[in-house]
Amino acid sequence: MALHATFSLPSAISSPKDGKYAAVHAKDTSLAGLSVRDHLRDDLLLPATFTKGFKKRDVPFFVVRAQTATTAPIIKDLQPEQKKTERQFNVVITGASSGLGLATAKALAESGNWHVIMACRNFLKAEKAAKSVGIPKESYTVMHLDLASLESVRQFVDNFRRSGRPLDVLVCNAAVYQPTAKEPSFSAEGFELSVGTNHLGHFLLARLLLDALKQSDYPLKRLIIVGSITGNTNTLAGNVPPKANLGDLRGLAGGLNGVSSSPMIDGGEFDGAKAYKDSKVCNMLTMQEFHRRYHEETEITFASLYPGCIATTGLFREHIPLFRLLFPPFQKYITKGYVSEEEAGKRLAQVVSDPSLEKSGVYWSWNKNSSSFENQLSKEASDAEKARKLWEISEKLVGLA
Ligand code: NDP
Ligand code: PMR
Repeated sequence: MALHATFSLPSAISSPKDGKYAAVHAKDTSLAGLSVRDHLRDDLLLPATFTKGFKKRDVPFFVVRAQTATTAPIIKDLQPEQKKTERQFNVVITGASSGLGLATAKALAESGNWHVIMACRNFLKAEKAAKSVGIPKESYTVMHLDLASLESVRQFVDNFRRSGRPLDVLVCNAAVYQPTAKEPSFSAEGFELSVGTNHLGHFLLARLLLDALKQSDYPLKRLIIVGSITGNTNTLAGNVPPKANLGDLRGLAGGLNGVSSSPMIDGGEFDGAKAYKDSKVCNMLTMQEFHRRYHEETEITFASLYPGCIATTGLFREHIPLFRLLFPPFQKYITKGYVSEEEAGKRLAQVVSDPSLEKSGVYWSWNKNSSSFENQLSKEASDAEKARKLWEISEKLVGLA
């Protein structure tokens, strides 16, 4: 009960905010969104060593070895011989400057097979983060992306196209969580910030990069959108109030602007924790709608996942200090849902690169032995009609329809 009270009650004492959640365009310290290093290295990486002619069923020798689809254990250490690559594959990871995104970037870069494009709103933070975890210089490029600005998303896509890199995998990972906010804040285009960033920014990014993914001849090309257990009301965690609920999407259809419409997707009163959970439902619905619309035609694998409860990440930076103190031991010793950033990074890296996780339209989770399995989404998070409606409203909001 005590824990419940601590975790459920918002507090007037909010933690210092080290993230920039206001809808401000972060200054681009790069050259046209690309680091100077990137320009210097282009000739070393691509496209000279690019290998043409992969076929769908070819599993390249340098990709991590095949495992049984539903019980694949986590790749612990990649063998040195697997580091020999014909070419490095390119993965764009949004929000790779901390937490899950950074740990995934590290796991993939360490394999030697991947060049990671760290798509981040804070260029210097991302550079420092990459260095601090020891990602080799030649294995990453930082590119500026602020998902809270659709203009920035479009700019990122242009910059990426101009870099000439093929796109093999896109990981939509970045997110904001504002559990203690009393009032909504808004993205550059005036959408409530959590849904604006976590869903609408990624929706536009994924739609605009789909052509680049289609063009890749990597046989295991993928589009991954990170989901979560807390958006799934078929779980205990998903039943902790406030529960995710998109309702009939009337707030979203109204533009989520808090003026002529509610800032919440279901049209209700603002609640930061609910807005985050709703955005995760959108992420999981979007992945499935991509699958229905594009998997057959493009052979791209669309996937989502719950990586485990990574209770130590920056996601909780806006929560009250007591929450941040108690949440990790609560998850470690009571729910046993805790997973370290390193382990979670290996899980997401597995969804990126493991040939056995090729099935499209799947929401992956891991059991106690860290073996992956196809998990069931809640009724709402697997509602095909809602996914279609979400898609159609979202494309209007981001200017695609
Ligand atoms: P972190 O806060 O550590 O990482 C979030 C990342 O998103 C940061 O790099 C942050 O950038 C970036 N970001 C935030 N806003 C923007 C923006 N406007 N534009 C670009 N990047 C942005 O949290 P986690 O690593 O925990 O979260 C990663 C993903 O994992 C999220 O999708 C989350 O929903 C999911 N998840 C997390 C769980 C957990 O227990 N932690 C559980 C289940 C899912 P910056 O460094 O500049 O702040
Ligand atoms: Mg939860 C079965 C257990 C379980 C799991 C796996 C999670 C994951 N949580 C569980 C249970 C509970 N949580 C219970 C019983 C409570 C009441 C005490 C509880 C509370 C709680 C709070 C207040 N949990 C939280 C919060 C948050 O603020 C986190 C959140 O909802 O962020 C959106 C959170 C989380 N619990 C999780 C996970 C993974 C989160 C974090 C983030 C996320 O889903 O992305």
